[in-house]
Amino acid sequence: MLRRCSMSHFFIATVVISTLISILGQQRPWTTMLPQELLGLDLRFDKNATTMASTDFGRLTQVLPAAVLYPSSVQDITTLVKSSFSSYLPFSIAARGHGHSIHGQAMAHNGVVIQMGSLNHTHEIRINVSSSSSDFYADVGGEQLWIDVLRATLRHGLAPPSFTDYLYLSVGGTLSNAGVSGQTFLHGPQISNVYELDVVTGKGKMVTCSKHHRSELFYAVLGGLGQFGVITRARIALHPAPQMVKRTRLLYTDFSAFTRDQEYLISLNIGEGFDYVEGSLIRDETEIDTWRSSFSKKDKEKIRSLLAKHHLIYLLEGTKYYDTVTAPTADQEVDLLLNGLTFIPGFAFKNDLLYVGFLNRVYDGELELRHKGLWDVPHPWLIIFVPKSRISDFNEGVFKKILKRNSTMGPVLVYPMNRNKWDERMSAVTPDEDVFYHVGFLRSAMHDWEYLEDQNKEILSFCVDNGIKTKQYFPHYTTNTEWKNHFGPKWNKFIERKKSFDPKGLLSPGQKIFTAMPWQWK
Ligand code: ZME
Repeated sequence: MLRRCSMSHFFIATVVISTLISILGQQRPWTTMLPQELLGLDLRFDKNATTMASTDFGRLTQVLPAAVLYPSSVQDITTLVKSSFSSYLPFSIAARGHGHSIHGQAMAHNGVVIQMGSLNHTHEIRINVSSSSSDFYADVGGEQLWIDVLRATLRHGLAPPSFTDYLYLSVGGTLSNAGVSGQTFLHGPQISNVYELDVVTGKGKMVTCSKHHRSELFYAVLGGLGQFGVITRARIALHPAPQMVKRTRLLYTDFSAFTRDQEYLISLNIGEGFDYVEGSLIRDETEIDTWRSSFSKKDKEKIRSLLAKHHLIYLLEGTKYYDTVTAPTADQEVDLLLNGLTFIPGFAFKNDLLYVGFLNRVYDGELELRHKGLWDVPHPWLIIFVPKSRISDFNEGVFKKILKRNSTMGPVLVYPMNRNKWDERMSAVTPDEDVFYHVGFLRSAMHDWEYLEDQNKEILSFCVDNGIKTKQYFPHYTTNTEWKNHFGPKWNKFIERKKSFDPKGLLSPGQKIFTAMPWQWK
């Protein structure tokens, strides 16, 4: 049987011995307990470091690692992984970007958490913009945050085509999931916009991979939940960036009109419709106020009176990109588009925003919530993909019934995506339908969060009981059967890839995918 806790053994032995030795007045005695190859690394065992790495944005789980690695080079990471891989007492390892997992996915119980942002504290420039004969791209460190990638590429008039709603997430982190937002219908998730990766595999080797070279590793890692390697560099596709966006928000009380319009909008090709399409629920007065930054006082009154009559409003948000050259026609194009839609007459709200301001919109929300002390709180989020054929049943059962029973803080996002923008060879999982909806319950809990997690379970049970075949985004499961069901036809391949790239099962134990895999113990 493999044992993966030696770091904690080191740690315990270390504490005992260090107490003894510090009585004798010597310094840093634990280093004598470490394998030779780890002596040169910035590996910290103190409470400050381990406590930091024991929580995440979700604040629902707490798992202490034995140590945290602050790498100053990619080589530090290969050294660490190689050391565990070749040890007779291997320890688990998890890469941590900005710490925005929900259920401890970047934690490593008694193992080592790699604080990826530490790679950025060197003099090396870790965002480099280049062009080939046909494409523009950026080579960026896995630890880089998308906000910094955006700022750096904009200096060249370029930007990635596909984002997440929130930009203070690491490149390695979102590429290990998929990276979705309102651009996904048009450009695919972020994993569909990557040319090449550098990955430190579970054997401690740095491998460069792409669609044409070591492609099995490339496809495994994209959406691979950190199971096959640590992403240390990604070559990201870039497009010419617009300067401005025209944002349109349309209100509906009829769910089928709302989804019909969304589905029409995501069927249009580039340039024909919006460049971004999302949607959300407005369930009570407080939600009108959270959108305060953009609805005028008069508009808010209007929406309030609509809400008094209907109790549940659907908001479709579309943006069209433009710049000084296209500015004169952008308005007409949007109006033409709106002519073909069926929102409530008089309930279309338009405004212009800077492109960066629009992309970075959730950051404004963050500042506001931090100010109110509502940021560092539990986030029992549930994000699922719901097949288009059942979204109406989902509305009836979940939005109109389950959600109504008690207040659920935070936005509920609802918008469709096209599966043909996803690549089946990648590890990321979607429902088995050409169009599926992203439904996100982005909850913030004040005190108790258990009832919100219970409500999440109730939503998932409702889907199972009614044969609605959803897939979780940020999947969170604890049993082997659930993971097998999640990956479905991709499960066997996922296991094969695990055997090839992380045969000792060292990486990202917080996902709890390979916690009790029979093959691993042989
Ligand atoms: C914790 C929080 C998330 C507060 C606002 N948000 C968000 N608001 C709107 N869209 C989002 C979002 N988080 C992801 N997408």
